[in-house]
Amino acid sequence: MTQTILYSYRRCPYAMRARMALAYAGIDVEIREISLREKPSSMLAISPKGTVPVLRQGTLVIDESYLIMRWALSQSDPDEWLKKELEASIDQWVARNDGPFKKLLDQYKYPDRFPETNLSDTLSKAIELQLNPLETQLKQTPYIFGEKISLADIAIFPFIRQFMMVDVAKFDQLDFVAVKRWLNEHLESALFLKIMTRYPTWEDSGLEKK
Ligand SMILES: N[C@@H](CCC(=O)N[C@@H](CS)C(=O)NCC(=O)O)C(=O)O
Repeated sequence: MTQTILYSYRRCPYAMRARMALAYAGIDVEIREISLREKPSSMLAISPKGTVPVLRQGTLVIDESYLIMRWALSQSDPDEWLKKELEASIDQWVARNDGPFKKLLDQYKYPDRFPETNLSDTLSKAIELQLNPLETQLKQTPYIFGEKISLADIAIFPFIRQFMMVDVAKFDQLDFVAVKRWLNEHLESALFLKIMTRYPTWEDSGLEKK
């Protein structure tokens, strides 16, 4: 069988969610931890936009993390992370995360790059947009769509982790009991710990450079 390769970056939330879905689906993947400063030419050759994660399996290339997750689940989805009837609602949560929430997260994380924005405004907007709806939902059910984990939980929590890590002391002060419980559960899960394994940085060999 053709080897599945994932160009990845350990701390990237997009790469985390792709690695989680692949591990959950039991897909044997060769993880290639890249340097974002010196991206391997073998990766840029198949995905010139230069973002991680990038999945390659023979001639198949997928260079969007959510699509990698969807592909992994199409191979195997033992606990039904993607129930057909929830698909549209899951897509909505992910779109809000990957679009406007990620934008605010970048502004919150790198305020110097966005001199026109005000930090406390950014924080309020991020809370209003994603943290509040998440808290409302997670107060009612353990996961976003009820009693069981879904693709939405896994696609989103690495970004809430990133939000928390910008300023842990500030996050601790926020009154999001349910979000914190949910986040901690994911951070302590065997799946997450497994995909946070450290790898040496991948370097193309002469063969790969061809
Ligand atoms: N929409 C892409 C976004 C991926 C992305 O932006 N990844 C970041 C790392 S977290 C990246 O590779 N940035 C390129 C760089 O830093 O040069 C996806 O979902 O896969």
